[in-house]
Amino acid sequence: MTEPFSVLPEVADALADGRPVVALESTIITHGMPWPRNIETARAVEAEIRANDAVPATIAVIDGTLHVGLGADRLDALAEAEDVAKLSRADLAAVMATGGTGATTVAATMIGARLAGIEVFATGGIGGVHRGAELSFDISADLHELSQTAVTVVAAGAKAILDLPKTWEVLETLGVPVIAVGQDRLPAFWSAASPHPAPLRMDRAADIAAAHVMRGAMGLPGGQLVANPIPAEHEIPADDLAPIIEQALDDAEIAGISAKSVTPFLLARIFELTDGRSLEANIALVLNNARLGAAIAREISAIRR
Ligand code: PSU
Repeated sequence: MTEPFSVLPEVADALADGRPVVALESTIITHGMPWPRNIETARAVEAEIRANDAVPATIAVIDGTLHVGLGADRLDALAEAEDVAKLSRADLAAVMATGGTGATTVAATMIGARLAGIEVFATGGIGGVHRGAELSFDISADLHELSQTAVTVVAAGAKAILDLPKTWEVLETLGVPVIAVGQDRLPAFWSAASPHPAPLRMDRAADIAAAHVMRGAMGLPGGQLVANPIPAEHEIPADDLAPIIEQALDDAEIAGISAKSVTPFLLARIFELTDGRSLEANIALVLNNARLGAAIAREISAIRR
């Protein structure tokens, strides 16, 4: 049997020393962005975390092993691979046990981070309640993962292709703290603003770190969602995007797209319909989340020392 779990030495050393580490997912590389921007972004995000005094740990399953931290060769191979599985809580162990390869979603990345002892994870946007979920029941496993796995996830909110009010409602029901950074309203992925008031607002990484540590000290399971707005200069205003999202959703319905394929299909379609602008915004917001993730990880390390 192959080794089920492998932590890159650089990551293991940092964790052993109590130095800050930030986990990164791999589905954004394989299913969220087209090649070669995906690998360029993956490298840039890792560099951004290093520049902010933390160690990056991109997570993926390769030939049955759950890797926490990918060397350059593995990162390149994953970005170029076609038809990589998209793994969540339900299929992670099964694919590992059968020697498979797959990219980890937010849910599966949280599981990998937790196993390694990483407390902070930065990504683009979490999955959530899909529009029409009252009929399809399509709700991302990311939401339940946030309620049971103690990792603080930094995202630009949930992707605006979703039903955002229902997504925030489910997170509240599940007892997940949703913290907007620097503003009173929740961000909406490509757009900094939305009409939804933020349940919590924090403006300092130190406060977010303290809340994370407090939850742990109280024995509360689950993590926190940090909703970090895209920087204003990179945003696509929600009004510009609304008709494009409607168009992409119509196209998905006509094409009969369902389950795990919905999010990748919509992201790719919105990329086409915005002439690539959505991808530039996505890259900018991931880099911004990497910076904040590093700052939160540094603060958690400082508290734990
Ligand atoms: N963030 C991005 N792009 C992405 C994702 C996040 O900027 O593609 C991925 C994450 O892996 C997240 C997944 O878990 O989209 C949500 O998929 P679904 O809606 O099928 O749960």
